[in-house]
Amino acid sequence: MGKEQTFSIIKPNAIKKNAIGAIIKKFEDNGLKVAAAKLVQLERGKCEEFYAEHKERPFFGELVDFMTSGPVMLMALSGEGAIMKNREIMGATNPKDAAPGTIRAEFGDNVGENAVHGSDSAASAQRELALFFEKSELVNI
Ligand code: IDP
Ligand code: MG
Repeated sequence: MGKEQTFSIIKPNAIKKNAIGAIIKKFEDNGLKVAAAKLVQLERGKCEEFYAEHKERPFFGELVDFMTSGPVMLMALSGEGAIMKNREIMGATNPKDAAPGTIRAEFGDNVGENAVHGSDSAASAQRELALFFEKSELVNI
């Protein structure tokens, strides 16, 4: 599989719970390393561009409202098979369906406010990392 980088967001509901440290600990305990990080307030237009694949979904407006409701932590995560490993550590989209011990099971509030985002494929990881980070901001770790 080899070393990969993936894109992660700690969403506003998790930031409000003071759970940045607890969430990063889950990644680190499972063998992923933080390769870039910044805490930002997303602009609406940029958030819409990020979630463009969901533009036609009924929850799109609500999703963008939520993701721009407070600061988010943008990260690159690095490690062996990082893209799928991150999805496993996160758990299912709906926290109700997320396996015990996953981030969404512990810090998600509902299907929308589910604590974290993670890229779902190599192509998504590449697109999403490029949207938020300069190449020079990603350390080789
Ligand atoms: P994922 O984050 O697990 O990849 P996606 O289906 O790609 O899930 O959905 C993107 C995001 O949109 C979810 O993480 C969640 O915040 C939100 N979302 C997904 N389905 C719903 C829904 O039915 N109602 C409200 N928000 C939703
Ligand atoms: Mg997705």
